[in-house]
Amino acid sequence: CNWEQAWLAYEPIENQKNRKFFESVYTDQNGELVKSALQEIETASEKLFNIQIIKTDDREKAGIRLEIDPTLDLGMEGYEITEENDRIHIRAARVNGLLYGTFRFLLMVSAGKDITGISLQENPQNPIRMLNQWDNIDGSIERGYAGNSFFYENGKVCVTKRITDYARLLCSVGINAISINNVNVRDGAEWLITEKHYNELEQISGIFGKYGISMYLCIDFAAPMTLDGLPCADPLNEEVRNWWEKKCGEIFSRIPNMGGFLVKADSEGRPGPFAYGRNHADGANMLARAVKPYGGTIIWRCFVYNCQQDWRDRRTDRACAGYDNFMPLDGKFDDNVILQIKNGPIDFQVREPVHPLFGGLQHTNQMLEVQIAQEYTGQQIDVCYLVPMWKEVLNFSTGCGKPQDTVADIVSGRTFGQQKCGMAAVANTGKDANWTGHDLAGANLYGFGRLAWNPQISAEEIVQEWISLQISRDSDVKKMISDILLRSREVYEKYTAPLGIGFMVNPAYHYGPNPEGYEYSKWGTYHRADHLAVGVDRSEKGTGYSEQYFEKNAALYRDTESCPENLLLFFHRVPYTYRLRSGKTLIQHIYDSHFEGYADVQKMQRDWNCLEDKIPQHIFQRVKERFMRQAENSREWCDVINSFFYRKSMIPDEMGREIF
Ligand code: BDP
Repeated sequence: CNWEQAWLAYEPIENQKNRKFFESVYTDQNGELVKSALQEIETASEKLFNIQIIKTDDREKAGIRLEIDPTLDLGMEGYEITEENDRIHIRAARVNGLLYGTFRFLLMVSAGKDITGISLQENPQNPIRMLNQWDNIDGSIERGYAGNSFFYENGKVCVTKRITDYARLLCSVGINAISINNVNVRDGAEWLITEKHYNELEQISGIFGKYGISMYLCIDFAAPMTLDGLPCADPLNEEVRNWWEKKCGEIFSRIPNMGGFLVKADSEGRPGPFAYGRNHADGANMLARAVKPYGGTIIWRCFVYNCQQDWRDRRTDRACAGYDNFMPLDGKFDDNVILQIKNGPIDFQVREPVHPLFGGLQHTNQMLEVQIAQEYTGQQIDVCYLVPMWKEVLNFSTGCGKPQDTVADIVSGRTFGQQKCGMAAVANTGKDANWTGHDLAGANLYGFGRLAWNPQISAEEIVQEWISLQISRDSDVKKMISDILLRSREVYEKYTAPLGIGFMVNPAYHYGPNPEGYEYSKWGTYHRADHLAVGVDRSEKGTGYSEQYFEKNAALYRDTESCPENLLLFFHRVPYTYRLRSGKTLIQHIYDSHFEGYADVQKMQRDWNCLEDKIPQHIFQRVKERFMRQAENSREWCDVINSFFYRKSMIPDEMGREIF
């Protein structure tokens, strides 16, 4: 079924102007990556134009030419696409570039672009462009909203055609690394890194390898104890070090194309070096030395905080924890360690300030981590196009004192000259036929890849491309759907958690409103609303979080007057009667925002319903059903949050709307 191919559907194309290129293809290369490129060209020409393309040795006559030119100054993954005299020429310095160039060319054709006279040279800006699957070996997915895992079932690793299709999808947007199991390694007796699973893992990594994607595994820091009964997992203990060295020898020899390990340690109950009085650098470097002989990398997450904190202690602040834990270790990590830092200091909320470790860490390899899975942003029931949010993060100027000081500069390696760096994202895919549950959530997966390749592409351009490839090439349809997507995050923010307040969700599950669900819990995510005020003072007079930024941003955030209003309640505790720049009181803004958000959802729903005869029925119906659920959800948020604040403040709505 074509639509199960997401943006590689290659729907038959009416406009035949690009047909002429697809008569024959020539290449002077062989090997697995080129084979993948040729196969993709075959598939595309058959589906788009109903042509069985011929492989030819006649270089001059070929409609498509794939050639290596080592003198091209394009790096390992870059490519050049040119069109001249009705011939397409894809050139690269290495085969990886040929494969990326092929996909880009095919996607342009499939999107209906005119490529006459094209002359395009591209190089990825981020060296590592990675997906993190949070798939468990029992087949479930942590924060998965698109069905079960297609990697595992009942404790077994599965090698299926879907994995090849996934590799094609990811490669087509430039992804070059993937970790295939949950960062919370909780598989008990079913450990991945044992003889039992090597065969399947080898096959899976082979599939990804054909598409230039290296495979990573998440490991449990305590594996020497849990797997082999060692008395401890102390990173400075010789027996432990030997255990990891031997284990890595085994893993890297059995599984080709291994990139290394992704590790969540000393976080949310996961074991780590703290138990032995060691720090994160001790832990990461021990593993880094074990994978080094095989060219491996350790990606170590910075999502570390005390999840057992006392809500009565007003000075403890979860937002401070990442910086407090890792800043003192800057420069202490081996060169094959990368720190992976979430975009914000708390946890993937609809709006958070940018993590202060960006720009702070100057002597440590680092990657940005975002969440494509919509855990806190609608769980792929509500529409929420996340590319605009990621672009805000990438464009944030850290003020770190270097001429190139944005997050995009830093994670690409431009600022501090790093090679091992880039972007990672928690995947939003599962067994659902459309991959992402909500069809429109496909734009987030596609968008992440495109953005990781080139952070300069606009959110609008990405969404237009994606709609042409996956839903329709019709320009009216593209306009309507992109309008919906481009406003969706703001709408979501309006009816859930405006002004940076965050975390008013149902605990554990994280969908739907529950204003005090986390308020008196140990997880450290508080809004501290009482009858007079709401928000957390994170200025130097409060928890001091604002002081983790360089002065330019610290000055902006620490003062209520200069603080960007969309982050006001993140940084400040503000009375309900406080006047915002609009002239409205804080409480009135909260009421209005929720009503508006709900009304906006109904408008999006009406807009969607106008598409009934213009797009494939199955997509139309599935999304229509999701919009019905989103309308209900936004109504509930509006009612519950407004009632909560009305009852706290007892200040009535100026517009006299019903709030109970
Ligand atoms: C939180 C999720 C939790 C993850 C954690 C993480 O709620 O399921 O394990 O992040 O990133 O957002 O490790």
